[in-house]
Amino acid sequence: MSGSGAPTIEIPRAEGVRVAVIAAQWHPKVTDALVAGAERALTESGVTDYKVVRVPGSFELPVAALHAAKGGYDAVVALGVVIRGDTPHFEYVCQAATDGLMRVATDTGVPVGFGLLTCDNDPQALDRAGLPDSREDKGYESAQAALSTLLATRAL
Ligand code: DLZ
Repeated sequence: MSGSGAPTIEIPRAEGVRVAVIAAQWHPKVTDALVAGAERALTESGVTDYKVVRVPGSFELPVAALHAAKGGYDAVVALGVVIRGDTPHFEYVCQAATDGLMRVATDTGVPVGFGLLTCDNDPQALDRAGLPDSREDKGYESAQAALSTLLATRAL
């Protein structure tokens, strides 16, 4: 289920689209579930040409996303989980990843689905991971957002 303000998005039809799914390796239980959710959304939309690539951490998501965006992919889905710790590191990684991914999208025109969870603790992340007990599925949602944005840009 989505958050209270989230719209209900119809499943976009996106046959023939090429998608890169880039996922960080930290917090693997959650990131693996995010990848599974993204793959489910792509499959439901008819996307068969997609590739999943793992990067070390969320800080590395933008450079891989840029590579994909410049390398012929029509859309990118970026997935990661950052959990707040005792140092300001959390803010730096979240800010760098968020700014970097937005810059990739706006500089290249290639839609980037934002599936980066920035959480205070593990339960918050698990609740958004698309696992059986989760209330939200941010992997699914971010893949759907990337495809919907791609179709919107093509309609302009
Ligand atoms: C170093 C670090 C820490 C402390 N926490 C996380 C995290 O919660 N989630 C995540 O995706 N990555 C984390 N990293 C790794 C950084 O993103 C990055 O991979 C390293 O600083 C190496 O550049």
